[in-house]
Amino acid sequence: MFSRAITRIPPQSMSQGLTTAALGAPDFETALAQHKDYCAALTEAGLSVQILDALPEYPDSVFVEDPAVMLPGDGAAVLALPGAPSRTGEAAAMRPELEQYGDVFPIEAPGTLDGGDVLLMGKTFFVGITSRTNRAGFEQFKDVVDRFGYRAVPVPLAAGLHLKTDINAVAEDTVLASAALAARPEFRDYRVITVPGDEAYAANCLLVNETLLVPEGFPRTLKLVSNMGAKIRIVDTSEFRKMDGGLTCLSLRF
Ligand code: CIR
Repeated sequence: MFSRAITRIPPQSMSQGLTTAALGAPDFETALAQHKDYCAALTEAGLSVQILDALPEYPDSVFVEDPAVMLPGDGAAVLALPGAPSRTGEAAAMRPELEQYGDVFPIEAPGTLDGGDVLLMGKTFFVGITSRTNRAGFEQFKDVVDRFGYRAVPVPLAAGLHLKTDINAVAEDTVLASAALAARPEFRDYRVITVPGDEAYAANCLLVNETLLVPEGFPRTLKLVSNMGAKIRIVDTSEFRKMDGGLTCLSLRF
């Protein structure tokens, strides 16, 4: 169970962030409104939400999931080392916020790790090895979480931005995955729902206690996850999608 979340207001510079999407530039006012609704959805799901000030010098800083990984219940955090050079400094900016809640364990170079590559299911952290997260980062992460009684499982990926771009929890025993990840042996102990190919973005749903946040505009995925037992809350993330971001990226939950 999560009780808190950290988010950060998007900066006006967000359109200068990293993206592979060919969806045009985000509209800043719409992004602000969507961010507000996202924070409201987390509050409705029962979380106390801390909203940090915008960091204009870091265009991708609204995606707070990437510079840290929280260990729910312990208050402890792994301070990530984002693999994209333009985002590395986001970790130092996040550190004082994390220190309010518990011990902070930093990933150190040559290791890199993006929180978007880290999926927690029960007491197991699945960690995507991607262009953002390397083996050294994974090994350091594993050493920390071992001490807190978690298992860490590497998931090497040949394509895609982050692990959670393609796979997320929709129930304790169920993941929603893109076709590319649905058959991966790492997830054989879980029930897997495959997201329709033309709705791949919707694999980034976010389960917050008894509520499942689902991105707006993906009716077939919505139908697939509607009977999972969770209350469904639809959130429009169209402006963040233009910058390769989605529901999980916009908060740290713990
Ligand atoms: C980036 O490329 O780093 C950002 N534009 C998007 C990050 C999305 N974060 C996430 O999936 N956890």
